[in-house]
Amino acid sequence: MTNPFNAETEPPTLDTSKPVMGGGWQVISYWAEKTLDVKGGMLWKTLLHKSACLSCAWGTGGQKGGFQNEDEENLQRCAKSVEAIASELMEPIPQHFFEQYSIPELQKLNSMQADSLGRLSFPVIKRANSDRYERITWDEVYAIVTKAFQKAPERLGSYSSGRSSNEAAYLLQLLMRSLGSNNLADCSDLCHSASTVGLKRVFGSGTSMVSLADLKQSDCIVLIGSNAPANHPRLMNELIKLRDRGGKVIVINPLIEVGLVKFASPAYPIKSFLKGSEISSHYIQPISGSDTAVLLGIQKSLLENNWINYEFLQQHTEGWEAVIEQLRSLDWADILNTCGVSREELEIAAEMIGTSQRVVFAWAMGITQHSNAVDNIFSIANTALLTGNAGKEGAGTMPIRGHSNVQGFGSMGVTIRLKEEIMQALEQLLQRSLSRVQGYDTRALIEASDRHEIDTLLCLGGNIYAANPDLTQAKRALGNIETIIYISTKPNLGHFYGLAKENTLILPVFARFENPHKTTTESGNNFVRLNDEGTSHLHQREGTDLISEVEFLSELADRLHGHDVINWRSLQDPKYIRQLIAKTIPDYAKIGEIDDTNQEFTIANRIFHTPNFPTRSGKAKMFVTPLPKLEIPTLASFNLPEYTKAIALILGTGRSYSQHNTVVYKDGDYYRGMPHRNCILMSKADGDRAGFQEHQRVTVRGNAGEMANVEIIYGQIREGSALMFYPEVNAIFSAPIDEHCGTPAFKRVPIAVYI
Ligand SMILES: Nc1nc2c(c(=O)[nH]1)N[C@H]1C(S)=C(S)[C@@H](COP(=O)(O)OP(=O)(O)OC[C@H]3O[C@@H](n4cnc5c(=O)[nH]c(N)nc54)[C@H](O)[C@@H]3O)O[C@H]1N2
Ligand SMILES: Nc1nc2c(c(=O)[nH]1)N[C@H]1C(S)=C(S)[C@@H](COP(=O)(O)OP(=O)(O)OC[C@H]3O[C@@H](n4cnc5c(=O)[nH]c(N)nc54)[C@H](O)[C@@H]3O)O[C@H]1N2
Ligand code: SF4
Ligand SMILES: [Mo]
Repeated sequence: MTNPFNAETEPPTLDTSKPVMGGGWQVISYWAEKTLDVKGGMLWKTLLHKSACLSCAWGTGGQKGGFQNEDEENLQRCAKSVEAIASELMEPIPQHFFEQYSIPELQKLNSMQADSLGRLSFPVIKRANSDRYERITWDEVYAIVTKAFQKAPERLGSYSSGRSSNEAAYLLQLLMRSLGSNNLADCSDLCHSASTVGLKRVFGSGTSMVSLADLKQSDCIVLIGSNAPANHPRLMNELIKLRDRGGKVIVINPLIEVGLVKFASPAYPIKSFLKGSEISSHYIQPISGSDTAVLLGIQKSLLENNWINYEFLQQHTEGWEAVIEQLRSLDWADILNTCGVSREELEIAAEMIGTSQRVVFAWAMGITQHSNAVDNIFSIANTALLTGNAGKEGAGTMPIRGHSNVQGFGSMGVTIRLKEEIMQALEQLLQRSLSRVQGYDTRALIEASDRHEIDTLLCLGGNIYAANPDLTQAKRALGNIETIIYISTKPNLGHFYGLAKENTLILPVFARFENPHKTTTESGNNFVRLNDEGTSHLHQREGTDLISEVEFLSELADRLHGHDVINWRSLQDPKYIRQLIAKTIPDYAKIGEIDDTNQEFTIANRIFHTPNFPTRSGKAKMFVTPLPKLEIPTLASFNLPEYTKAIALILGTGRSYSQHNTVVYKDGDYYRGMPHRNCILMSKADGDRAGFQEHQRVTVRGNAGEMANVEIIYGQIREGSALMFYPEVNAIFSAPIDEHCGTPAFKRVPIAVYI
């Protein structure tokens, strides 16, 4: 084996006909275009507003000013933030629009067109006997919704996406549980629930144990299944700084993302921006879905080279003996065959980890959206524990969370796996016992709806239709529900396809920076942000009639419950919700004082600087992770019509550079050289094998449908793997879930590509 530190592995070579680094002028020109145009003034005002960024969970912004992170470092807003704000600053959709266009006409719009219609600014309803949405009054809204909630509790459901505040999230779950329903589906079910479930079992705590300050002390970061340059751009600054202080970045990803090789950060105008900064020290490109095998290989090499910290294992972990035993007995050939990576590459990674002092393991959807997702989390945790990289400063496990406040939703109890401690605190608050019936997560909710077992669905943000696999099923399932209430800021495809049997309502609400009251949010780094009250450009505009999420939910609760042990209507002022949160949510006590102190804070007992973990024994639990058994798709299983050329591949579905989840902002993905959304990225080797040419148009078939006229783009993706963009691609496949966490295998979809 060559010594990786004498000859650091060459960064992967890039195809110079495509962009050779992430960030750069594309980012700045987008900033300039948006901030200097006629709406630029409004955009700047919003960027400077004291509230957390709307976009990802890195959590920039907040009380210290719109441009600061929690360490008070400046220039921390990225182009994604601008993208998200610009979208909310659009003009309102006029009333005559809904009168003019029928549902079939609205269904002709794609995601980008739907979003660009403008802001929703008055409540509308689509009734069973009508083919279009029409405006209604709030009084009628409350009458319909109140009636819709008078159903058996197990037939009520909610779905939420982490865009709203902690206060709205807390109210949502309190309302649902007080009605007797635990059906609190959430976008995290499709996202990081494997991380929450896995980390809780290992460490007794389901969130990141690494603070931003810790990240700044680490000397090695292992970044697995994350496209941070696009989805968490400010994390790139930390990687640049880590490389500058001599640290290592190990990337594990079947696709070479240019921004993970080299990134030009506008935060460092001179140093990084012009030339770009090197990011990855070592780039491992495994077979999609084989991450547990990669990690087992790294662990085996750690064992063989004596980089295991036995003292740490003995003192601070349980179950380590079985893990070591598994590593001893595993055959190298099986590991290498499963992941398709050479032993030398795994040994290089092991040496980097084994000889570093403070290693952070960070991951995103490439790890969690698999049918063995929780095993993936266990194997990441095992790698950290074997080397003593948990429970000390500058080291540990760090899920990179998705939506800006998705983690806050979990903390507030919007989950089907509520901690018993919170359940009891809520019972005390409501002075009665609450249902312990297992609730539906997102996939289970769709399945239950498909079985006609849901009558009423309240969606606090998000796009439950387009975020799910198998859009035919999603549409059918939602169509079985009597009443669906979408609380939204912008129109999306869900509003046009996810139609209820009787009444579908879209209720317009203020965005985070527009709320007439303060709210809070929680970043992926466990930092609670205070968002100032604000104003909306839509406020008091002729014909507009928006409210806040908190106002709607507390008014609904008041109408449903009247004045019981809780004065629901008083919760219109979120100050009182914060008091309830402080009383019932563990380690959130400081939120009770935030209105007086304005002090943002790190949530207690989440960041571990000593290896005492909140498990029963105080030790971390290690679980043996089996090598994944990856089925390789064959053309025979697709029942293809006549074709001339074809190949079966594994598809990873995910985000383009210019979209936020199901909302597309711009066509194409410059960084991956994909000119529009109807593209499939595959390796040239696979293209050659099938007899395709780059730019040729093909049909892509999954197990639930197919997409025609898809353009082939060659990229540096692992042979056998391909990439396409959601939500469009969700039309063509249904996906198995990981039974432990309910997350669909969005990153390992068998497809046939043919002409
Ligand atoms: N601009 C922007 N920011 C966002 C979002 C957005 O849509 N747009 N969405 C937010 C949300 S909700 C989330 S959850 C996050 C998502 O952030 P990410 O997880 O970064 O996004 P994805 O596009 O799902 O894909 C992640 C990466 O996984 C890799 N991958 C695919 N399969 C595998 C595999 O089997 N193994 C490994 N190791 N890697 C694999 C892909 O090549 C890709 O680079 O971003 C958040 N931030
Ligand atoms: N194939 C495939 N499917 C996936 C994924 C994948 O990688 N591949 N990723 C999954 C993941 S990680 C996630 S998180 C889900 C995302 O799924 P969702 O969270 O359900 O979807 P979004 O597209 O983020 O929701 C966008 C809508 O939220 C509303 N919204 C925005 N801001 C606010 C606000 O402040 N308040 C309210 N009330 N509404 C607001 C707007 O109406 C907007 O149209 O998709 C999942 N689906
Ligand atoms: S990194 Fe995330 S939170 Fe920070 S400015 Fe960019 S999108 Fe917003
Ligand atoms: Mo997500």
